[in-house]
Amino acid sequence: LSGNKDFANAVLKQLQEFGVKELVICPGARCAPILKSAQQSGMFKLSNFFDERSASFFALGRSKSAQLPVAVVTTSGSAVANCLPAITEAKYAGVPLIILSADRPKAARGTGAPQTMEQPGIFSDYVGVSFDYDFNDFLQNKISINLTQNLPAHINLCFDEPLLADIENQDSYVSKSSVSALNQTQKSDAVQLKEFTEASKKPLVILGPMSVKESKVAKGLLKNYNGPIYCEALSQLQDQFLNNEVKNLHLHLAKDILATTDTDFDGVIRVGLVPCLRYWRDLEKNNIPVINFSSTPYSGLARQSVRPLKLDDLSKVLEVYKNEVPKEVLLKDRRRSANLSELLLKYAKSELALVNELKKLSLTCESVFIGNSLAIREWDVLRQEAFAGPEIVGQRGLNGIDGLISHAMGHIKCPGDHLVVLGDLSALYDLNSLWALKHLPIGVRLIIAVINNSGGKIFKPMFNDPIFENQHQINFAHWAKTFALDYVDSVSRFNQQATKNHTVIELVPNETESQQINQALGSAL
Ligand SMILES: Cc1ncc(C[n+]2csc(CCOP(=O)(O)OP(=O)(O)O)c2C)c(N)n1
Repeated sequence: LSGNKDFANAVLKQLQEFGVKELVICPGARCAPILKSAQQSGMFKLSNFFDERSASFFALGRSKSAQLPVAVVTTSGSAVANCLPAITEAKYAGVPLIILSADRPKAARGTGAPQTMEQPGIFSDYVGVSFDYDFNDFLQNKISINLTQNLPAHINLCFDEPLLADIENQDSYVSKSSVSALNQTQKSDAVQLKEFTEASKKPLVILGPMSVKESKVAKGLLKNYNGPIYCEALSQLQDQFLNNEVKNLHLHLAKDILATTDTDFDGVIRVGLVPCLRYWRDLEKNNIPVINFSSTPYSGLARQSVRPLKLDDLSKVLEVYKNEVPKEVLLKDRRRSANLSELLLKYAKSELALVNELKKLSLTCESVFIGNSLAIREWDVLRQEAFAGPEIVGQRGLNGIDGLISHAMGHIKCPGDHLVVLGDLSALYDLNSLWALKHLPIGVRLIIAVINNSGGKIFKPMFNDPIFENQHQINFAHWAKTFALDYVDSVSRFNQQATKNHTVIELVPNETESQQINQALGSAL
C-alpha cells in the first residue's frame, strides 16, 4: 500500500466483501481518494448527490429494497452531520446503512483547521459499530461489520494532503510536525507575544471574519498601524482601505504569494475567525510564526494548537512594529489591482465580473450573506469603493454549503434590502428555506442571487473530473414562482424592476470567460 488511493481501495474491497454493491456519493475534495478509487475499480454502482441528507435517505431506500448494505460517501465537515436523520431511521428500521466519511488527519482535530470537526462518534448510539482509521490504523486492524445485527455503521477515514498523490510524494504537513497539535502544551499570552515578536520582524496582518462590533474594535486598534494588512470581506473592513484607513492588499491575486512571503513577510498576525484565504491553508506547509486574536479558541492551523489571544490584546503586538508597507509590496499590489480592473471589463460575462456586479448592488443593501465555495472567494478578490458598506455575513465555522439561505434569513434584523449570494448547488441544498419568508421582519426585501454555473465549479480546477461537479441543467425560475418571488436573469434587469418584491436573480456565467479571467489572474481561488 502506498497512498491515499490504495488506502481507499483496500477499504472499498472490504466493503465489497460485506456485500456492498452500491455507493451513494456526495463529492467534496477530502473524499477524492474514495471517489477516484471507486470510479477506477468499477466494483460499484455509483449514484451522485450533492445533499448528504437526501443521499442518506436514498441509500436507506436502496439498502431496504436490495436487502444489502449500501454505503454513502461524504466529505469532511457538516456533510457528515447531514447523514444523521437517515441513520436514526436506519437503526430503528434495522437497515445496515453505512456512512463512509472522509476526514482530515487526526492531528488537525480540535484546532479549528478549515472544515475539520470531531467526526468519530458523531452518530453516537445510532450505529452498531464505528471505525476511525488513518492509513496506519487500517494496516493494523481490519474493518469488520456484523451484518446479522442489521445496524447502521460509520467508517471514518483520515486522508492527508496532497489527496491524490502517492505517499512517497506526499509533502505531509501533519506527519512532518513533531507533536500532534492536541498534545502541545498551552503557552501563556505573554510567552506567545514574546516568541512572536522576537521571531517576526515584518509581519502581515490578516483580518478574517468578524462581527460588526469586533470589527469596530479592530479598526480602532489598527488606526495607527502602518504595516501591510489583508482584509477579507467578512472582516467588515475590506472596503475601508479605499478610505485610506487600512492598507488592504490584493493577496488573492498573487500566484507567487508563498514565494513573496519569504521576503516580504516573515510572520502572520491573524484577527477574527479562521480566514478563507488560500494562503492561510498554505501556512500549514510553511513554518513562519503565526499569532491569533480571536473570540474562538481555535488556532485554525493543524500545526498549532495554541489558544488565540483576546482581540483587545492586539495592540500589544501592533505597538512593537513601526514598519510601513514595503514599497515593492505596494507596487506589486497596485499592479494586480489595475490588472484586475482591466480584466473585469474584458471578461464581462465571467463569473468574477457577475459577482462584481452583485458587489456593486450590495452597496445599497443593509446586509449581504455570502455563500461558500467560489462565492466567498470571488467576493474577497473584488474591491468596491464605499464609505459605509453593508454588514457582511457568512457561514465560516465549517464552511458547509448546507442551510445557507435559512441562515441568512435568520440573521436579518432590520428593514431594507438584504442580499444572499450563493452557488447553484448551495441554493438547491436549501430550496425549502423560503418557508421562512413569513418570519422576516416587516419591510425586508430578500434578494437571492444564484450563480448558476451548473454544478460545483470549485472542483473543476482541482480535479477536472465531472464526477466531482454534480453537473445539471436545472434553472431557478420555477422555484421563485413556487414561493411567489420575482425572478430576473441579470443585475441590470433587477435594477430596472418596478416592484419591491423579494427576488431571485439567476446569473449564468460564461464558462470560457470565467476560465480565461482566472487564468489571466493566475489566482488560486
Ligand atoms: C454540507 C456540505 N457538503 C459538501 C461540501 C463540499 N463542497 C464544498 S464546495 C461544494 C460545491 C458547491 O457547489 P455550488 O454551490 O454550486 O458552488 P460553486 O462551486 O459552483 O461555486 C461542495 C459539494 C460542503 N462544503 N458542505
